[in-house]
Amino acid sequence: MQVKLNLVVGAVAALLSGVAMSQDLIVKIGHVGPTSGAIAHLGKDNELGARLAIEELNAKGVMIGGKKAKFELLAEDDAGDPKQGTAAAQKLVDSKVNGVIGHLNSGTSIPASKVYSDAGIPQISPSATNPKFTRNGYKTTFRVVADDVHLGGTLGKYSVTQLKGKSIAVIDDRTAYGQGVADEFEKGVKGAGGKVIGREFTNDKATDFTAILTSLKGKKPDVVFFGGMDAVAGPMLRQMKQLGIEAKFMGGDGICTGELPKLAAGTMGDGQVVCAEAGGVEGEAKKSMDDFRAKFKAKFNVEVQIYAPYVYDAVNVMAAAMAKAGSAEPEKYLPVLAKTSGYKGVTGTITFDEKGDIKNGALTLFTYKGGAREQLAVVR
Ligand code: ABU
Repeated sequence: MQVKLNLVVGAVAALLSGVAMSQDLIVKIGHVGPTSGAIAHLGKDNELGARLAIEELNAKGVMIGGKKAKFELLAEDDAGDPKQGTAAAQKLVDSKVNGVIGHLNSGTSIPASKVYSDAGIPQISPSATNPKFTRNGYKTTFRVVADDVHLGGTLGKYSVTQLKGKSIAVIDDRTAYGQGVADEFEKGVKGAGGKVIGREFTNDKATDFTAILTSLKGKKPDVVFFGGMDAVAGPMLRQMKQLGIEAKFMGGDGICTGELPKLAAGTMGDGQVVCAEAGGVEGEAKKSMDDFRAKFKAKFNVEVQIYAPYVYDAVNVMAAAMAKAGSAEPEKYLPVLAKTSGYKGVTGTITFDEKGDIKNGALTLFTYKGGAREQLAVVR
């Protein structure tokens, strides 16, 4: 009797303290993003998306193979740097994580994917859009967003057919993402019969664009596309204004953030910027995304920047595969994860193709008015 009572008291105490009980199944989820450096605001946004998903899974009490799962988040910072990315990946592998959500950047996700593949650990990126990420033949690599072929190509076509651009300039930051999306944009422009009048490049840490912008100004662009992230796009917009370049400014998901107006310090004209998120929902499905944003704001007192809902879905897709497989062991749940089909997330329906890419991925085109993002259209 006394033994039973002690067990009950112990269980209640463990529950109250949030400590895992011995019969719980500990599931370690790694998360990697740049939580330091110029795009730390995006890395933190991602990490909060993971934290929210994990808190909810633990509150729900997910059963895996007859045991109550206790999910733990192991969060790493790669600073958006490829070398730090592989070091963070190795650290997570050494910690025996059951799966990884990340990384944020293509430049870190691609080299890290080999580390996870070698260890047999599933990795879902919520934001890496370079097509190469899923084209190395690794069975462990997945993403829940559309890729740069889709993103850059659609924006290139849009610049010609919708914005009526006649002289289009392209700049990229020479990262795996920036250069890749700019190349696809250029192909999209040319495919739609448009003309690229100049191509310049910078880097992802640059702050002074006077030389390249002055060179492009002489060619009178009516659209400037930037392949890179918001931390560079903001100052670039400021300097375009200083130099009197009135062109429309376009970019992919890397610039399409809540932070861009602040980074541009109020120099963006209403409707001047057109960018695309590499996913999106419309109609009735938009309610779950809106509800997610409201929940995120209520919990963390910050607005979603861009990728947090995709991270949230990625964690939940991974957990659903573990529950269905009855195991959190990577080799057991990986085949189930690969067969994910019709999963209804806050970012839309997730089905993986044979490469680990999302099938029928959407894009959402946005502009900014009064310093706030405004949705233009969801396209597939
Ligand atoms: N997709 C934009 C930001 C992340 C990346 O490097 O792909």
